[in-house]
Parts: sequence; C-alpha cells; structure tokens
Amino acid sequence: MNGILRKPNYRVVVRLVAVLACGLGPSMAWSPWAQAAGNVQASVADGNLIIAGDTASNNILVIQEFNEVVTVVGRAGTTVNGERGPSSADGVTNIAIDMRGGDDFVRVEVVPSAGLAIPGDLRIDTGKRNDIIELLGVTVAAETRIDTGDGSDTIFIDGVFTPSEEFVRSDFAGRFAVETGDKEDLIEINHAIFRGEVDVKLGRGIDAACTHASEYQSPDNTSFDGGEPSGFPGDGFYVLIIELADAVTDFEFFPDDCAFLGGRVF
Ligand SMILES: [Ca+2]
Ligand SMILES: [Ca+2]
Ligand SMILES: [Ca+2]
Repeated sequence: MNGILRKPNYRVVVRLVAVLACGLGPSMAWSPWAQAAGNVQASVADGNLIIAGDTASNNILVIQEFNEVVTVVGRAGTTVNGERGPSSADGVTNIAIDMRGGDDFVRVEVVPSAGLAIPGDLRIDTGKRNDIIELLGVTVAAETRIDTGDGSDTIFIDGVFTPSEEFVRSDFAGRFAVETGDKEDLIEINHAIFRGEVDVKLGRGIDAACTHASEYQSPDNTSFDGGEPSGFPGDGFYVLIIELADAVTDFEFFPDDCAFLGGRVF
C-alpha cells in the first residue's frame, strides 16, 4: 500500500456495487470479537494436541515456543481449560483445533526462531459462523488441513521477523488443503512456501484469493477453486505468479485485487 491512496477505477466501482447488490452488505455487519469468550479445552494424547472450542465465540493464540512445546493463550475473555492465562503442552507432534460454533479467532504462530517446525500435521476446523484464522511464520513438516465451514471466513498467512530482524516465511512441506464453504470467504497468502500439493476450495459465495511473494514449488499439483457462483460478479483472484494461471478455476475476475473483501493491494 505504501500509504498511497488509489483512485477507484470504473471496474472496481461497478464490481463493488454488484457485490453489494448481491447481498454481501448485510453479512459484513460488525462481528462481535470484542465479546469473544467461552472456553477451549486443550489436551495432549500420543503426541496429538487437541484444542476444542465451545459454541461461544472463542479467541485463542496457539504458539509454538520450542520443539514440541506449544502454548495456548485465551484472549478477549476466552479461558483455556477453565483458567485465564496461558496453558502449555509438551511432546506435541500434531495439532488439531476444532473451534465449533461462534465467530472464532485462531492464530497459530511461532516464537520466531530458525528451524522451529510443527513436526506432524496441523488441522484447523472452525465450523459455522464467521471465523478468522491466521498462520504467522508457521512451518508444518507434514500435512496442513483447514476447514472453515460455513460463514464468511478469513484466512491470513504471512511470515514473521525474528528478533535479529531475519524474516521467516511460513513453510508447508506436505499437502496444504483448504475448504471455506458457503458465504464470502477471503484467503490471503503472503511470504509463504508450499513444497507439495496445494488444494484450495472456496465453495459457494463471492470469494477472493490473493497471494503475494509466495512460492509454489509444485504448480502442477496446485489448485485454487473459486466455486459457485460462476457468473457475474464472480470470485476474485490475485497473484503475481503467472505460472499459477493454469491452477485457477472458477474465478471470474483474474487478476483481481481482492479489495472487495479486504484483501491487501500491493
Ligand atoms: Ca467456538
Ligand atoms: Ca465458518
Ligand atoms: Ca465461499
């Protein structure tokens, strides 16, 4: 953005009007994350860290502190195992997060340090309603699977700076699969490496995908599917990597800056 205001062009204005006319406007009402609360249960069994939310709107950080040590922090009133404050788990290989109903917020991040990885799989399921998932500087050695269920959901992936100002990208070694279901979803991927298959399905609704400064090492096994509706005003996709053009299906606006759902314009 660089703080530069851009003049809206005619196509963007037409598109915005069309999107609003299709009923996106009412679903963009303020989501009450300030009222997030409820409780999540976190437990480890056989190397699997299971984090289970409740039907309330939960807000948690999942922080990898050292190899196999993961801390869960509740925010905005959300408790972890009935307590306020952080709860740490040792011996973690796989992480499975199931947030259930409510407008949930989940951020998975690392204490920035070279070579720190989730040794196994990362699975996140946020269920119905409007959820936000952020993955910041996360390295997953095996498979990553994200299912945001119905509702207008947002997935944001980016890198982080270490204390020595080194930038660490998010890094997905195994299969990376996303399904965002009904309603208007946004997936924004910045500064990430995908070493294996990528399968992103945005489901019904007027969705947007944008990816910037990211590396797709297996473009033949990379797919972004915008889903229905397949006509005007359609789904938006923004990417600077032309090699991915064949990986994109059911996106009617290509390239699109995704600004209509809050995607960043570079
Ligand atoms: Ca919940
Ligand atoms: Ca959802
Ligand atoms: Ca959708």
